[in-house]
Amino acid sequence: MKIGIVGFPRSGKTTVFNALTGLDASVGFGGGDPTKPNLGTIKVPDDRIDRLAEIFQPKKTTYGEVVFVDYPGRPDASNSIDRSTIAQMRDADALVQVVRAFSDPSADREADPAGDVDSFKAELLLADLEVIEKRLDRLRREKDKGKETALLELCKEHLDAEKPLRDVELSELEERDLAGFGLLSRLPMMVVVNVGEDQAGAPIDDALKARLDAESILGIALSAQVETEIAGLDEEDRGAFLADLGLEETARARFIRAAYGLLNLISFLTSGEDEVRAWPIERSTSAVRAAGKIHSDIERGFIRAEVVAYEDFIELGSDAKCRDAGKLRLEGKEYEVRDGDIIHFRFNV
Ligand SMILES: Nc1nc2c(ncn2[C@@H]2O[C@H](COP(=O)(O)OP(=O)(O)O)[C@@H](O)[C@H]2O)c(=O)[nH]1
Ligand SMILES: [Mg+2]
Repeated sequence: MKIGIVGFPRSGKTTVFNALTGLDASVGFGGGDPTKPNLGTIKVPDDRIDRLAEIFQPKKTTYGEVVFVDYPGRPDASNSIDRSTIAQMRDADALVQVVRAFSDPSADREADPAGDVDSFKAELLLADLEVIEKRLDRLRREKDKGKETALLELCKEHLDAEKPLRDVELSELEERDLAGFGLLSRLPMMVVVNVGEDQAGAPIDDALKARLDAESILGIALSAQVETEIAGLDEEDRGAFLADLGLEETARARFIRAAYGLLNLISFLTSGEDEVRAWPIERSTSAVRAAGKIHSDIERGFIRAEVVAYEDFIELGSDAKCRDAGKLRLEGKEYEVRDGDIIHFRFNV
């Protein structure tokens, strides 16, 4: 899963990236290679994995992973995004727009979070419109009046009405037909309101929240500056620092949870003496497809899944007790895997 961190220059994208990944990419003007995105992989915190690792004492413990990409963008302070950045954004699975809400004396304008959300949306719609019109022109020249034309015209109508494509209801087949275009306004989207240090614990203001809700965009407020400082502290100091600011947890933890939800991800778990592991999958994935995440052989030779819900396992303490209590279920290929299912796959190749 790849989450693109996007937004206008100097909104704090690289600072957010650093806070999330614990890396130290250079921020501000002239920071880093202006043509290369920063890439960072994070482990998704998961109490269930911690707990299972305590129980099994496995040789290896593996958390779910999410990759963040911080695009360089043009190093001036105008509120637009350049073409090469747009092109790079097309392979993300979701977008997180960082908007500046802290005051920056060196910027050429006041912070305007709502305005930046609108302008960025306009940029995405325009980029999608360009792709779709180009393709439609071509189909027109070929006198195609088929399904693709109809689908793209539907998309164009939405874009002309200034609506993101994320709101269009599509069949699975249509979804697949569109996938190759890399349409940006179709991607799930989240907005990070990057507030000043003095606002670190405050929620998003009501007006902005209403605006985001109307666009099906998930919003969270944080101070990238403060988060970066927190990331640099050790465990002990961290608690005191957070309490001082009136925060219960780091925005990093909040953010990652929100991103997981945004991508419609859940985790199934595998446990044993060798490894305790979380496997991120999309909600509604069947058992046989989930098996394929582990290995294609397990998918191909799938016999059945032996499933215990995490809560039942913790309550009863072992697979044997779960079996006795009727909590160990035998499920077939089409079983819809749930979040927190601990699964042993039986297979034969
Ligand atoms: N005061 C304050 N400054 C910030 C914050 N986040 C970023 N900055 C500063 O804003 C400038 C631009 O940040 P950067 O992360 O490079 O933005 P980018 O261009 O979007 O990647 C840098 O000088 C940062 O130190 C914040 O939360 N508060
Ligand atoms: Mg940057």
